Amino acid sequence: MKMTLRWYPGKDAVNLAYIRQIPGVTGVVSELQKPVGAVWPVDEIEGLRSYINQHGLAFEVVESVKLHEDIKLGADRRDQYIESFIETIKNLGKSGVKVVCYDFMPIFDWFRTDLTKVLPDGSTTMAYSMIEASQIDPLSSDIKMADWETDYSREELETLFGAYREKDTEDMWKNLQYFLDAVIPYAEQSDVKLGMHPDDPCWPIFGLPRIITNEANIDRLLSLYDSPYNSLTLCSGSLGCSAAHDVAALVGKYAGMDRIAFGHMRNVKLFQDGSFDESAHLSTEGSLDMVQIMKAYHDAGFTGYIRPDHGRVIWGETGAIGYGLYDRALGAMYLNGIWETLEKLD
Ligand code: CS2
Ligand code: MN
Repeated sequence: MKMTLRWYPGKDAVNLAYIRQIPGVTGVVSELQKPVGAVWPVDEIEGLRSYINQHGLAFEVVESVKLHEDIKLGADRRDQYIESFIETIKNLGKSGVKVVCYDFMPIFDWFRTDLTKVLPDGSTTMAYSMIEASQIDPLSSDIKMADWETDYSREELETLFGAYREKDTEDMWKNLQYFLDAVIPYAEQSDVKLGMHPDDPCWPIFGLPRIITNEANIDRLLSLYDSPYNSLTLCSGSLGCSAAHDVAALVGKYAGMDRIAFGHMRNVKLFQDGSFDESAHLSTEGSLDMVQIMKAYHDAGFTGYIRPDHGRVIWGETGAIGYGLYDRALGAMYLNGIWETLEKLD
């Protein structure tokens, strides 16, 4: 297992020298800031890699290379965007990147109804309320997202919603199959594993067709192209926000099949009505048993990458919500502690 932390070049208030000081964190997960659909040039990837390496950290995981909506929609220009994606994968492979996280969520990446919910200890966190979510109309309200690469104008949103209204989940599966058939052979040649991130939360929002939502659908994704390069970014918080999921069992199953390239570790606290808070990583703070999940990776002999997913805002830190230094550093130490214990008791 290789412990990493996500780091945004340029705009990140967290600097690499600090990340280097978290014991056991050996690399960062990063990205070039490019418009969706643009090719990432090899010299810019190299520049980023050497900057990260100069700080004593590895750069072997990219998060995310976003897919253009035309790919997910199966629209006319998808071939052009698939070509760009393939070029980017080839370029990342040339620069030593081993895993690329991506997702197939229509229009929106992860979605919360509250970015600054105050917890009893005074920290703030992101939360999802079922009631509030059901009252939001994304076309008439200003929904504020942290961390979003894609900021659509109201007009663009309307066009996209219109296009997705014509599509159902089977269309999405067809478009995903088309994408994987085109891309995985190049991922194999370039030795870059594609790690699909589950939809977050793992249920449909705003009537959009979401497909990476449960075990049966993950099985289907993996069977669309049988290769370790068609792999998962298994996000404990995204799948764990449904009480129906036994995340440790899912990790055991997919790591055992060698289909997890990258693990996101986040704890969530679930409520009766399906709402949830993103909690601190410690098992007792949320609903997930983080030891059982780490044990499932360990038992499978997992050699891939893990990062603590979102953190709370603590100790007066300012900066990107979910991606501050302090709580994620606590998370990394905690997860490394679990791993060390598992290693020694083995
Ligand atoms: C998010 C993102 O929950 C998360 O992991 O912060 O990492 C996002 O969902 C991914 O970038 C998906 O491509
Ligand atoms: Mn995640």
